[in-house]
Amino acid sequence: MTEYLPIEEVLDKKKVGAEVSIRGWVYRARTGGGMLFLVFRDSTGIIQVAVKKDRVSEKAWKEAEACTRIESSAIAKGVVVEDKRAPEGFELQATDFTAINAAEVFPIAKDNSEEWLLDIRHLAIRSRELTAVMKVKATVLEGCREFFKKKGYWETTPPIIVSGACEGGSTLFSFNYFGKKAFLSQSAQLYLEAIIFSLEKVYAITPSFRAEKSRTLRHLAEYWHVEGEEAHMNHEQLVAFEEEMVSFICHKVAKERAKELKFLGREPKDIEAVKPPFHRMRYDEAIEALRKKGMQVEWGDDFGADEEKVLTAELKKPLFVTHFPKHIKAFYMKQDPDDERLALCNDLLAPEGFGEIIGASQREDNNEALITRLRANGQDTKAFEWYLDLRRFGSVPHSGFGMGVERLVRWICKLEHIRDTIPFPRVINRAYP
Ligand code: NSS
Repeated sequence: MTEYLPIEEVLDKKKVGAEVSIRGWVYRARTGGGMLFLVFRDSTGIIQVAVKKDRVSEKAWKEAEACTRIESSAIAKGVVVEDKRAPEGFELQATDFTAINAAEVFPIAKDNSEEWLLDIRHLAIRSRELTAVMKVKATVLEGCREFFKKKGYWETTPPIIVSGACEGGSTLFSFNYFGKKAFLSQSAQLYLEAIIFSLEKVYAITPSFRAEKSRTLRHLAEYWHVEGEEAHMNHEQLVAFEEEMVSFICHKVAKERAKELKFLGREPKDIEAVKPPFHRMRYDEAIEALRKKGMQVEWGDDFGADEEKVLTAELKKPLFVTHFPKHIKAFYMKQDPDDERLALCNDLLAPEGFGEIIGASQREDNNEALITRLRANGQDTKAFEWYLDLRRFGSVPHSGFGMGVERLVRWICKLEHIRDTIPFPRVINRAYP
């Protein structure tokens, strides 16, 4: 049986002179003077395959000629030579060539509009950029799981179909569930809070849904949410956990995905430099800092992308903003015992202007306070009866957080738009392909 080498392994001085077989897709093609230059792409890299008419069989030449349309799939066998002119410095001089599928005219060329590229996203995800980002994302997810394991957390599987709004009604997707109204989960948090009473330290990696009614660079209607919840954890311990987790993930990615980061224009050492302690500021101080920079903000305003950009533009490490006014935050956040206007919460903002990647808090464990807050938000307390039970049977102080995987990947990969952190982005008015 033929052994096919990943292209990445062929791009190696030690392989020079060896005859190897590769399989992949034609990434670029050029013809001239009895020669075909077909750049092959596989999941690991690209290499130029040079097919010379008088060096291969007639059948092999015909098959190679049939594959000069990009995205044709094929198998090439050949001898590895070093060639400075070839895209990665090596070339495969073909001794045999087999077409797998001679492609039709590929609909992606230079200068395609963004909308068109989204319409044919199923083909656009083959790009080297998106391939690199998807690899970084896989490593981020692996890093999350490793970190939780190290901390003694159990992975669990909360529901996606839910009956109440964790994060308020304005971004809730509802649907008909056997004749009753149900929602797509905005966050697993409330269920994780229930599960800590069996497992104590839990996490989940699930899709979360937000009916975001505008187009922005950092909102998706469907995103991946990494959420952790721990019994007996207070706000200070929570901050330390987040800091350590984000640093752990950054170091892993810098080490294991350096090639992809560089390809995307991110220096791995920028990410390597992310270590505790992160910057820290209370909401009050953030308001002052923003005013000093000329922003018009009042105490009680929530921060959006613009404010977060100003706060983090010059930073190299993430910034915690803590102790927000409780009335602009979700109902479940614990009131600060030192100042009843505030919540024991934090947003973690990525540096360089990227902004929020985590929302976190100690949880309110007093049922009266919870009910008052739910009512103040105009939320239906009936849908939360089960949640209120958690405070009736052995309630303990506890804390947790939610991290947007795509937000994190956007920052790590230094991407303009969040949609490039997910293979099939769901944004306003788009659920195709
Ligand atoms: O609304 S959050 O700030 N907080 C929660 O959902 C908590 N219930 C999580 C928890 O404590 N278990 O969302 C958390 C994070 C936020 O910091 C972003 O990084 C991300 O989820 N997020 C999003 N990412 C992409 N697109 C959208 N629309 C989005 N909304 C939030």
